[in-house]
Amino acid sequence: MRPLIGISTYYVKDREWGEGRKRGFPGQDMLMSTMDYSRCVVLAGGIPVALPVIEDNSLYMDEIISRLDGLLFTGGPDIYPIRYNQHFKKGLGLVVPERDEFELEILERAINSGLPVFGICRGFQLINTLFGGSLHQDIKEEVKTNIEHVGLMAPKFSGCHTIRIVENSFIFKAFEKEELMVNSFHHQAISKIGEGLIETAWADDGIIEGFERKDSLVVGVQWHPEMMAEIQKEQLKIFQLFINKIKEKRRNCNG
Ligand SMILES: [Mn+2]
Repeated sequence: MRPLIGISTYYVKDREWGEGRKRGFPGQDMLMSTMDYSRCVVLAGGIPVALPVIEDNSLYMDEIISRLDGLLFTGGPDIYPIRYNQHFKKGLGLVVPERDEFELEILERAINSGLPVFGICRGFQLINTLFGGSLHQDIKEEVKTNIEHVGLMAPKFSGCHTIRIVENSFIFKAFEKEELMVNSFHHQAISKIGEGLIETAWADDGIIEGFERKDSLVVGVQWHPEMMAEIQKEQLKIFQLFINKIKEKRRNCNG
């Protein structure tokens, strides 16, 4: 059976109606997810399962964890800074505390159950937050660098800067190289790395672009491989390794 991969989603509130939302009716909140994640999960041999943000969820969460084979934490708005013990700083973007609460809770349960987890961009920053790390709320305000990490001036699949990859890390095993061209759509970055997370990739300015936990069942990247994969086929490899690891784990569990 193909592994079921839960995918976190945007929580689009009714109040965003006025900002030009094109679907549904006034008064309706919505969930949303870019198709890139689902396409990559399918191409890599998994089945995507979109997870809406649901308040009051304790039972629901345990049931999700028991039925899914892996979790993909996706990109999205900034994480509520109080979650990593900082006040709001200059340059902070939109925050959706309800989404943070839901995702941090499901993430914690996933980790306690040994469910494999892959974080991309916001998802990467979310994992770092759960493990007690912190963020630069805005790279331009807090980090001296001449690399533009907010690559909005180019198409989604465009390489923007290179990363250096630690040998034998999860990312290294996926791409089998020490240097990789990646896109970059983040205005925040890890400031303090979470406890037990091992840095596995950096941009040339020292910004952390990848990490994993020792068992490599928890991995994260700061760039967006799912946006690149359609054009830069190589980027699918990280999804393939994630799903292959899940299959391998399942074989081991079954004896
Ligand atoms: Mn970057």
